[in-house]
Amino acid sequence: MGYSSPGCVGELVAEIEPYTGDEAKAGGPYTSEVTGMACVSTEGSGIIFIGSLSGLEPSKLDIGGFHIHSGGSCDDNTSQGGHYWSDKVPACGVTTDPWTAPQGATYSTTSDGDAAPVNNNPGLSATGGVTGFTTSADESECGVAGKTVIIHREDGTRVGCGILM
Ligand SMILES: [Cu+2]
Repeated sequence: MGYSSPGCVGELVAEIEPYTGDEAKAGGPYTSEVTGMACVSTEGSGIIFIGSLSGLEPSKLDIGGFHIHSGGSCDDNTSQGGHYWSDKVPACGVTTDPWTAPQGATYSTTSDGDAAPVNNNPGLSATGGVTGFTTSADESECGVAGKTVIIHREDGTRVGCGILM
């Protein structure tokens, strides 16, 4: 295992592709040209989550979001799942949803619509001393391999998806 490219180095990588199936928000469905990569590496008791993205809304500051979700397929909103943490997987021991703006699960874009988010927030580790996220494919270890990575527009619409492998 192992992967590296400029701006995105990790034990797991998800190739992000446009997702246009989210009609949940007013004004949708949106045209999406979101592409790029998301990478995960082990860091202490938890993970570091890094992206290298393009095709986003230009010139945005700290919008949400850049998340790992609980599903294993990009087909539709249901199979993509919701935020992945102890809410669904008690083994994580991650007791606060880390995929929120206050927890740093946001990104900022250049005037060209590029972004390079880095999330190494302590919220990606266990706060109760259990395990925190790991790079395994085993949910009993709170593993993120095989899980979806979702890119949201500023209004929350899902516009990019990939699977960590
Ligand atoms: Cu999300």
